[in-house]
Amino acid sequence: SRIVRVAAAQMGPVSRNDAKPKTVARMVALMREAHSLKADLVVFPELALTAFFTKWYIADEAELEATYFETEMPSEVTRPLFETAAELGIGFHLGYAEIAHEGGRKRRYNTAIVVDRTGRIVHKYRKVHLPGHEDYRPDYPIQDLEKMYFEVGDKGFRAFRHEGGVFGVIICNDRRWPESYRVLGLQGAEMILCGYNTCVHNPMAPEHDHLANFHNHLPMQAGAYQNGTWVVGVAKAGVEDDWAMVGQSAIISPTGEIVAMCATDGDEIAFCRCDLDLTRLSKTAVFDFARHRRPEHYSLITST
Ligand code: ING
Repeated sequence: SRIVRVAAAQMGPVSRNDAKPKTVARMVALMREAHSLKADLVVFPELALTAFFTKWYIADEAELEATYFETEMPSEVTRPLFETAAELGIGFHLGYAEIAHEGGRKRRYNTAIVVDRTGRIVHKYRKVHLPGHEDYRPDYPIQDLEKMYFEVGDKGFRAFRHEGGVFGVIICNDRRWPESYRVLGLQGAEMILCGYNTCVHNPMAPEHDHLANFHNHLPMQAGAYQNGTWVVGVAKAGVEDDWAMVGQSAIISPTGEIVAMCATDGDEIAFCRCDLDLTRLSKTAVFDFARHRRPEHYSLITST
């Protein structure tokens, strides 16, 4: 068995008025609690360092970038996370808003990194599926301006080796799209990490608001089951600057079962000792891609 002891480190609200050092201190406390559980890996949410700012229209680009984005990683304010990780010998996943200067221009991404037990960044992913709308909609009570604030990620879905297994990272809205899991599943992913910030109220489909929790777990359980992989979904949860966000952070087994879940909408760890070898049966029986998949009939998926 290849056991990875995973701590899903859900975070409660981060207000627009919370200074980053205060939020990082909460995360360090969660990392220390995870260490007391002998965790090998701590998974923090999407955009963990700040409020889920895409719900507001922020016209001043300079203010937007200075307040919510990181121009380097580790940065001064996030260094305590890397230092604590190295001190405790624990790895972590962190979601944050990234400014990068690449290809001769400035770019903004909704990014997640995986850092190993020595404090080294071993993987970077940039969110592919950006939900919401690219224009400010004053008639909406809250916005979802990810398409205005971020570019589509340029790294695709690349599996990587970590903790003796094959890992993948997706972010939030990615979890609703089967392709996110399948592209990683085709690379043999055994554990997929996913942070999320999900407002219960979706102005584009308010009729579905009452299904927010159901539509949170449903795709992650399906993605886990259909690709024989663990899925770790971690929320920034609770009522953040007046707007409720889905919690129920969960660790989902390769059979699609929720084997650990947070009971509150605050800072809370859901913990499970995950045996990566449990993925074998799914990948060699029902979901033996080589034996059962028929890509010659799927071309519409990539051609349209
Ligand atoms: N947020 C939401 C998500 O996909 C959303 C957007 C909310 C989509 C409600 C559908 C319904 O979980 C992010 N950050 O992607």
